[in-house]
Amino acid sequence: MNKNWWKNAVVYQIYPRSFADSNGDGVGDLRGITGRMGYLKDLGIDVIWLSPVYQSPNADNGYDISDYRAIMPEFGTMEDFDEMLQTAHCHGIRIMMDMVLNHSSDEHPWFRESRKSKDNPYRDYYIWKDPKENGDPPNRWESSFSGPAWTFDETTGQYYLHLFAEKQPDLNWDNPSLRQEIYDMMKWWRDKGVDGFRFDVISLISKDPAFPEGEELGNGYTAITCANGPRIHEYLKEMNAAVMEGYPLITVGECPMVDEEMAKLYSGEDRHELNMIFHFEHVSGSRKNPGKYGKWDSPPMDLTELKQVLSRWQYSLAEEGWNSIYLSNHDQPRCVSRFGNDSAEYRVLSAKMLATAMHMLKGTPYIYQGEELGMTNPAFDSIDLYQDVESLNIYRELTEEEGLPESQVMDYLKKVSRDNARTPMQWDGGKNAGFSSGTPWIRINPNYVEINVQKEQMDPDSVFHYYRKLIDLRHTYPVVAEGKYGLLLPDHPSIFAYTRSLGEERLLVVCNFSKNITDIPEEIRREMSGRLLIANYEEQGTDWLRPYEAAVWYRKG
Ligand code: TEU
Ligand code: CA
Repeated sequence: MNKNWWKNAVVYQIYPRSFADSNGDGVGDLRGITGRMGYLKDLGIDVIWLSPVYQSPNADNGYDISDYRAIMPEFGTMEDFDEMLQTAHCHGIRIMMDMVLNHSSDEHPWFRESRKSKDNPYRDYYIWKDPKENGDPPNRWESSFSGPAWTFDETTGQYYLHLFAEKQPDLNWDNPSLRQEIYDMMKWWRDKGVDGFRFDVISLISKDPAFPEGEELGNGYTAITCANGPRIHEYLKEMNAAVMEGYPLITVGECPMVDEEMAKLYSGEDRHELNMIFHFEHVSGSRKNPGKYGKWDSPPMDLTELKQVLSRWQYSLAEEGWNSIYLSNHDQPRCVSRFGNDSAEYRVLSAKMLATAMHMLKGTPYIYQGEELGMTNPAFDSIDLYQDVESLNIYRELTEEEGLPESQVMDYLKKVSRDNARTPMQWDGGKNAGFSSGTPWIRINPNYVEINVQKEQMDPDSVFHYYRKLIDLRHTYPVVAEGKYGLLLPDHPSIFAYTRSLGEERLLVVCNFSKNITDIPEEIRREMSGRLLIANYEEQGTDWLRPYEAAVWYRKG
């Protein structure tokens, strides 16, 4: 097998809780995934990124693990997992496990032991610090889920660090015994036959031993200052040597606060760390005028800014490192609502346009469950319908501590909460969208009658079939996976156009990100020739682009 097989692959992310429920308890599960493997084969994807299915109290829906070698009972048994793995392999699909290694659950036996006493053998599996003289936390670091990143533990009179929820204590990677246990656990999953790992917030695992004060952001917030810490690459090289080296595994690191130069260090082929990383630059809202409350009130990037960010990453990792390509995942709002137009008139067109813009880029594309249908944000207007710890904590912080009007905070949640992506997969127009015979754990988007797998599989012009074609293009034309990227019209406010070239093969990708009819500049018009590989309108003109029009032209020679 080609050790770089993942450079031609397309990955599909499953958030198990919301994918398919096989036993009617309203929660998605492993047997539900197994039952839908044929659908994924039909879509044409190569790898499933499986969000955590391990034992967890679900403080953060599985990103708080209490047993790394057991399956959460709501999701099924280890036998169910083995059957899902085998079924995937029989369909030619690989499984990439989600490894949450920056922190565990506070219900993990390691933490239960660690908090017992200062001299417990597991004490240093986690990060404990004395209070300041006045009893305050060791520094001003904030949790991503609101509030301080430190919680005081009465039993031993020290604080423990949690960059996320209180129930997600950070693991101490400076402890070689902890690292060895992690590597042993990863080898256990590797030897079960899984095909890769997605590493949760892996850029945060090495903390500066000085635990410096957070950088004051001027709005009472402090940025997490422990990304890309002093020993991060040492740890990743050690992990690679211990677990991945010599195995054809696909690995991707989720890397908050990583820029493209750092990305080369994480994903350079000669670095022996990871295959690729997820950065956050294009999904963090506009840098030109960021909001006071980060993603919640930062305006979206305009197209010029978005093109600049995407292009910088394409150019920087052209020869060194490798890009992951995504607009959606379980932490991001639905891309057609955020970057496209989810109105009845333009949802399908803009979903196809966004998919074209992203899937013709150089890198490994990631499709989040339901994105291939053009699923939209549900725009829930009551806080009672939100379940994500990040949403509930920010709602309380902004309404109670910051005193913002509830209606303003609800607008923030409707736009960028993680719940937007977590409504159940819409399989058909029947009861509960075919997701469950019971009451789903979270409200289903009411538009499931219009937007669902059954309807779209029968409609050759659906978003679903458009994604199938894009995936097939990547599998068919080497220029898609390997071609050199070149941005055109960098300053055009509504057209994203770029070329890909490989030897004599050449692609021209043209996308209108607006609902306005847009003249085509001469430098593009004259290039719109050759074979039309894919487009979201029937016939093609070359004088102007229609609302959200996308087209890919192929030429050879
Ligand atoms: O996400 C890390 C992370 O930074 C996001 O939660 C971020 O806050 C969000 O994308 C909004 O900007 C990872 C997992 O993907 C997420 O689901 C977990 O909640 C988190 O780590 C803790 O494990
Ligand atoms: Ca279930």
